Amino acid sequence: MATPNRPTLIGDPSGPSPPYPLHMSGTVISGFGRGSKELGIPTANLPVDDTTTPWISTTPSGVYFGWASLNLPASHPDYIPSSSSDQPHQQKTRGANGFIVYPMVMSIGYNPFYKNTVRSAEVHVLHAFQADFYGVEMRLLITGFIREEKDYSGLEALIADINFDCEVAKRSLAREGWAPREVDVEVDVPGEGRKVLRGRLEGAWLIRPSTSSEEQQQST
Ligand code: ADP
Ligand code: RBF
Ligand code: MG
Repeated sequence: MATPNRPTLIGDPSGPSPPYPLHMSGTVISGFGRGSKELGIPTANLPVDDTTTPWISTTPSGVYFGWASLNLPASHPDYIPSSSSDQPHQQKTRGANGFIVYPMVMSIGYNPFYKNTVRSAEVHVLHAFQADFYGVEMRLLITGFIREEKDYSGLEALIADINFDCEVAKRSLAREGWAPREVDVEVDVPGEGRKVLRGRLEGAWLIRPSTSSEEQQQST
């Protein structure tokens, strides 16, 4: 696999710079059904809604990276039950208010390779899930921009570029200035293996309790 000729790490070790981090949330909806999953790159699609996400209409199309939190139902195989002995100040692992925080890469735009006419937001979560999570509430803390969207001569080149994006994201996020301070996160860093981190980035948004309208959305 040819390695794309671009940086393997984004941004300063101290953390994201303005306008990042950006916030977004929504319920995971069905996407284009192109079988991204079969390619090994499933993407959770979120509605693009500029009333709830004002920055989205002016943000450049491209590939972004950051953190995704999911409020999985107890019936999901990746659900982590919260332990009754957990103290708010020592929320060690995941599961705060039901939310688990994962590293992610995402694409916002028109997917030039597929020539979409509608702008989409799709998130590839850097975790091997044992089941789908359509209809679940997802929150994003977008920490930076990786590259512009491109057209490709073939699917293989697109996949190679996306896999490289995943490595850039994991390496960039596995630094204290880039990881949330409210919860431990797990990142599988290329060449270094699985790391559990507690960072310095303000990420309370990812694990705050859901409002009743958010909960309603999730159950409909
Ligand atoms: P669609 O076209 O409906 O978006 P995909 O093939 O892109 O279909 O698959 C996306 C779905 O796969 C997500 O909505 C989610 O339920 C599930 N999924 C499983 N693992 C992941 C993952 N690591 N990242 C994103 N979605 C995942
Ligand atoms: N689609 C494109 O047409 N061009 C891109 O440069 C591109 N980059 C992507 C980067 C990431 C990290 C992700 C998750 C998706 C990207 N896509 C891009 C969207 C891709 O075409 C879509 O997810 C397909 O359905 C994958 O098979
Ligand atoms: Mg998708």
